[in-house]
Amino acid sequence: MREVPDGVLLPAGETVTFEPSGLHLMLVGLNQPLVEGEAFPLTLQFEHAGTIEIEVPIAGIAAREAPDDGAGRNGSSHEGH
Ligand SMILES: [Cu+2]
Repeated sequence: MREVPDGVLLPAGETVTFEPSGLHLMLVGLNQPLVEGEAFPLTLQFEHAGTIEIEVPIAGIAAREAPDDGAGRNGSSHEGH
């Protein structure tokens, strides 16, 4: 893995995907363990668009998608159906 200290370029009109083995966020220096099934807040910082706080659901290590909590907020989990 290679750190991207200057951030990730998000070209206008294109999709940038974060996934295992590709671009991903790595959480370091956590103050407490992550518990599967719970969630934590994460602040994304954009150069031109300010910051956005999101809730990150904690899934198992082999999960490819966020867990569906039934609230219908996770729109990406049903792509391709
Ligand atoms: Cu990494």
